[in-house]
Amino acid sequence: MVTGADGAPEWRRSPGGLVSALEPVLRNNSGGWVGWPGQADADVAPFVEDGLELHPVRLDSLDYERYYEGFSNGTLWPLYHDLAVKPMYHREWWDSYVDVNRRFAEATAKTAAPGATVWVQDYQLQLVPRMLRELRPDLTIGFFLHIPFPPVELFMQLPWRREVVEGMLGADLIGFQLPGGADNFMILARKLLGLPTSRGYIRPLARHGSITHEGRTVRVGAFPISIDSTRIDRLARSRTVRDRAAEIRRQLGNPGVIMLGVDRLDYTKGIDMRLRAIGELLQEGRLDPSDTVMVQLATPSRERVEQYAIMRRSIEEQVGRINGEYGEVGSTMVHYMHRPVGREELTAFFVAADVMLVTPLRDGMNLVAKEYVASKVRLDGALVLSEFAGAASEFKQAYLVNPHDIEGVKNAMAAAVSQDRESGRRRMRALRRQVLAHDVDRWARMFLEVLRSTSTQEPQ
Ligand code: ADQ
Repeated sequence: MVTGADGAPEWRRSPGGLVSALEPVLRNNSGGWVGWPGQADADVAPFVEDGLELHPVRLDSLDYERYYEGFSNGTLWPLYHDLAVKPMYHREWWDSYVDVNRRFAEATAKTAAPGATVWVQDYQLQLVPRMLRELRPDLTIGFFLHIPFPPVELFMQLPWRREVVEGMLGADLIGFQLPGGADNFMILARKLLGLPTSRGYIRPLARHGSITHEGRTVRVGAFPISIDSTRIDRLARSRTVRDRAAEIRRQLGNPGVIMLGVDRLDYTKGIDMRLRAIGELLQEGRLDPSDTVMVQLATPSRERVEQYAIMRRSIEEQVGRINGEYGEVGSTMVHYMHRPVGREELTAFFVAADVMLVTPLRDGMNLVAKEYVASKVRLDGALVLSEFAGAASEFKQAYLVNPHDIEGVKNAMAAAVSQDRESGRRRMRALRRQVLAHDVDRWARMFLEVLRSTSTQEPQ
């Protein structure tokens, strides 16, 4: 929720991957959404927006600080992203996490119809499945984690590790992006709680695992998320987007190569390292500053969390340095926009970009990589993609890189810039086949089908 020009509250779609993925699913299943409206201290009554039933849960400023910025984004986020920065463990943050999770469980218990299916989303709500099951044993409960689930050795740092695992085990089905996360969770259930589990590795969509917990069977699986590929493909073909893409190229001075980065401004996304690689390529004369332009679109994110502020400063410094050294009057090397961009405009950038740089240090999936591919209806362009993004397991034909290996990243960028047309088209055709066949609707259908088939409804 934001305040409009006339001072009245207005609703805006939040820019993260979760919303992009779930909105079409909810619409197609006539579901309701229990969620936080995005503004602290706001009292909002349930309402219907554009056909979607929304049930707001209130967070006050202290919840925002301790539950959202604190435990969710200062503890769990870095812990689950391989300690990209040091996670902080504060008891008052944990207390607030428990408290807010309870509020979500209560709001859902009040809203859900008898015997309904509830799908709990992501790391901010890991305690909800168990709390909700206690309140409403008639519900079928699914849980999906959008971010990576870390190896046991890392997870064991968490002082409240037992509570978190037990919280998730309240679900009938626990879904992860990749088999690796699902396997990590199975090992944890055995090691930490001594629970009986199935053996053998989990395979995406195909082979699930099971854990026996308090007399119930909890299924565990890998369900790689995707995008509304057809919609983006159609948008990319539209005249408005094609015209805008051509205009963007003109506005950038008709360079030979447009490189593009699109991210939430987050330290896991590897924006700084991609800028460093560009800086070095320019310095070594492997990129021509008069013929190359980089555009970095960065949505503001978690701005009051200290690590985010530090990273933002460092990125802006790097952009300034590169532009200072290689820019000319009237031609900037790196165009950096720290603000969200509308869907059409974003697609036009994807259509215009010759090389897309997706270089996270760790990422559950990364929808941007998929959106880029879905936008390349003419089979042009090249995707440089980190091995540590979930998307890499489906996108073998991308220029895969280890983002910790700067020389490797530079070589992949140079190869992507100079790829020959035919091999580029071959790669892009294969990537597109994958993303068009595996869209977000299929992801949701697969998850919900398994959830339905494993439902453990108990008689009341
Ligand atoms: P995120 O970490 O938010 O998602 P991602 O999957 O890339 O990352 O999704 C970002 C979304 O925001 C995309 O739809 C993108 O187009 C949009 N976006 C980014 N920058 C933007 C900008 N400047 N303007 C407008 N829109 C912008 C989390 C996990 C991911 C996982 C998703 C979905 O961290 O790993 O893929 O959830 O499960």
